[in-house]
Amino acid sequence: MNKLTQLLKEKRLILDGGFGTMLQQAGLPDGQPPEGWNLTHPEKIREIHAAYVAAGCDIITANTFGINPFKYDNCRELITAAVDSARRAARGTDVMVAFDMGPTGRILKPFGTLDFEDAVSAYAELAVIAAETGVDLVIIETMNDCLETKAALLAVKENTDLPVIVTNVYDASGKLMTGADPEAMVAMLEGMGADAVGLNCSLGPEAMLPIVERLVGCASVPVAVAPNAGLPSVRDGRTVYDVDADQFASLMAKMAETGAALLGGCCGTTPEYIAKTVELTKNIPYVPATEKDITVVSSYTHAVRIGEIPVLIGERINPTGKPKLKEAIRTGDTGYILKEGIRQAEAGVQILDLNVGVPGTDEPENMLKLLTELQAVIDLPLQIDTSDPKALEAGMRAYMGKPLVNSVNGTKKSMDAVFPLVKKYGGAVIALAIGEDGIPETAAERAAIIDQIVAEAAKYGIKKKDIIADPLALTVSADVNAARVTLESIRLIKAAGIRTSLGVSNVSFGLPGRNTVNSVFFGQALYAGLDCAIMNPFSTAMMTAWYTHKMLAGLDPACGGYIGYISSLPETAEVTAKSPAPSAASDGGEAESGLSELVFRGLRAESVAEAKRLLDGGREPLSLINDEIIPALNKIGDRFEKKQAYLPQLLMSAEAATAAIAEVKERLPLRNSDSERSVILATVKGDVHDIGKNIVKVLLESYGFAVRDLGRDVAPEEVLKAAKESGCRLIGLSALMTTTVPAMAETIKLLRSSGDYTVMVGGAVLTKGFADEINADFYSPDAMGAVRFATEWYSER
Ligand code: B1M
Repeated sequence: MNKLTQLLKEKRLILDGGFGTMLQQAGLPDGQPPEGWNLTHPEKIREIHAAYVAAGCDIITANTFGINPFKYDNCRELITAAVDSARRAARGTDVMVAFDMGPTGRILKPFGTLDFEDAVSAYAELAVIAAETGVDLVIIETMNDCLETKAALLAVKENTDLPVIVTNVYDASGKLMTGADPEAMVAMLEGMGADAVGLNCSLGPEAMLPIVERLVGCASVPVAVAPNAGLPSVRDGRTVYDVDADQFASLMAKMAETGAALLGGCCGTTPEYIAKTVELTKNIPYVPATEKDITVVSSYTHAVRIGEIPVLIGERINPTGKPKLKEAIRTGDTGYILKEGIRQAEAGVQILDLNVGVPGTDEPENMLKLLTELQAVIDLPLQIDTSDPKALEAGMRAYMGKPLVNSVNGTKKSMDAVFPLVKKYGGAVIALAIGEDGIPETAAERAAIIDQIVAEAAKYGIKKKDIIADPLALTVSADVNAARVTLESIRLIKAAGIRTSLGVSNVSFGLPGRNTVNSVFFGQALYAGLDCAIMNPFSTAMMTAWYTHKMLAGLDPACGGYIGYISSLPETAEVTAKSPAPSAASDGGEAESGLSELVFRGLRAESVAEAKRLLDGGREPLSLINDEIIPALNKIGDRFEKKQAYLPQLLMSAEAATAAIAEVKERLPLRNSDSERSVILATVKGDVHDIGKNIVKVLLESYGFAVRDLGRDVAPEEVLKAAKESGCRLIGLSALMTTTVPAMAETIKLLRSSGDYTVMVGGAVLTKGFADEINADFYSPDAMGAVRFATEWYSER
């Protein structure tokens, strides 16, 4: 056991507080990177650390937060100096020195441009240097993306033996910027071996309390919390915070009472805040973190518990017996596969099985590709289903959460291959009751194999709660006792405190009326204690069995789920094999998806194909933009606002929309560009929304205007410079956020004071009144209005 974990068994530990705040007080000029002071002002750095040591910290963090190879060529020099200053401050005390690892500042694929492995390499470089400098631990902090957090933790784990604390940045609704909730982060981080998990920065201490409570409720490792000193505001040109040291300390005392094991501060906090926290918390009894017997898997947004309400695992992305899917995997038709995932999610499964094993294809490569794409459009946890260890590792590595692994069995070969990966990447694993001699006949023998698997897993440090036993459903037409033995096995395994899973439909091979057999067996298995099932969610009979079981088992308050489901069925369909969902017209059939739906779902290739199809069929190009694409963006925008969708989904929809608009552009009649009629377009400073501005551009061009597009996030000075250079006097500005309208006003002001320019403006956030207020010449709620205005403007000249 490492020193950090050992100490946390005995007592609460105190982390240090804000560093930037202290550096500013020490004279760091605005805009200068704090890391540079490691080399130029090592004594000042040491003094800040010393002040935290004197305040009563158990752990101080070296000034390395902003150092990474994307920003600095001299990481080693900067880190070595930073750790040296911290070490000197801690000399003669028991205070531990942590390497502070922050976000790279880049967004990872598929939402941004940074490759996951490049992120891992960058963090690995830092981890290696950190270990060489002799730090006691690593704190990965201020992370707002679950995948980047994973890259950092993986890099530390792969390259060092250092203990690691990981803290994320949650917003007031309790989510990371990319959508993960605390339970999802705990699942992933604990699985990968973080020694403590928690949150820092972003919110003040009061707003963090409910999140701390949630973390303490689900984490088996200690919870760390380091809030800002409240919310920032600017007073006399300086950033100030609204929670003083006394208020901070009393809120930190509440954190301690709630069960937080590591207390520190972030932006705006100083040694005074920490000293008062030490004073107010020292007499609060300490209860070390306790093991939570919760089986959980997670996606990049949420965790799914296994062992409470029975969980459905959609079986449809598995090529066995599905020639169309086989073909799709072979030809790389990801669209077909993504749609199959979306349909299952809509049909109500909580986890999706992903099996891409088709002979003659590169399974690891396909696994990586499809898993990455599925994660970008569906927020359900995935079950990585493969017998190829390379494909398993490819999938687990890139997975944004704690996956379910399908499967390991009781043979040495299987356990030797699967357990090291489950241990390294964190996961729950389905354990098949197969031993060296195959599948035993009796329930007792199957349960015994599961016991052996659990025991072997323990040698790797994999907990019993992360083993989900599958006692195997064999074909009842070949052995009349098959179903009975499976049900008995479930009971025995459950009695040993192990969770269970089953691939249900095997039971009915070779029989007529398979759906009925499957659904009755499913009901029996649920009654015997089954915790999750790999099944076909498009089967009404199976779904009916599930809803009915939940109701009869008292797991469906006021029978709401059951009644809702049954009422959604067509009257005649109650227990047929047909699906009730309009998007899943038949068992295995394909969904009809309109362009709007495809853009909303973020399915880029499908959106382009659908746009092509509609345009080929004679659809009017502009109506595709106005009636399909824009409503889709509005819909995802609404969901984003209501916290029902997250940034990654917004990005995927935006990409799909942009690609579809490019297709529309191809079909618009092009008039020759007239350099006498030119327009400058820009999305204003601070705003990256450019889809609307690009539509304006497409239309202006199709009406023969020569457009100079300055892009997005364009500073007022750049707009003026382009206008001066080109002599163009008609400027179009776009802004989509309330926060960027001031930049639009600023741009207009600059143009006005510099010459005779006409400015037209647009963007969802604007109104005519707003446009008048900021002194624009013309406002248009849509792109066509911009064309009309430009036409009139030039005709008057
Ligand atoms: Co963001 N976003 N977004 N976003 N995004 C909005 C705008 C938001 C309203 C969503 C919401 O919360 N409901 C919200 C702003 C809230 C506010 O300020 N009131 C928001 C936010 C908060 C954010 C982030 C801060 C999220 C975050 O990081 N936490 C972040 C901001 C980053 C930044 O800019 N600094 C962010 C990021 C993004 C993506 C990158 C993921 C993506 C943009 C991708 C891109 O543009 N390349 C995105 C998207 C897609 C949206 C929504 C969903 C859609 C915007 C859009 O393209 N609409 C949007 C919600 C919504 O609008 N319903 C939202 C379709 C487009 C055709 O409409 O641009 O209005 P629009 O253009 C129309 C007309 O307005 C007019 O013609 C066009 C066609 O008819 N028009 C002009 C536009 N410009 C004109 C100029 C003219 C004349 C007419 O003359 C020159």
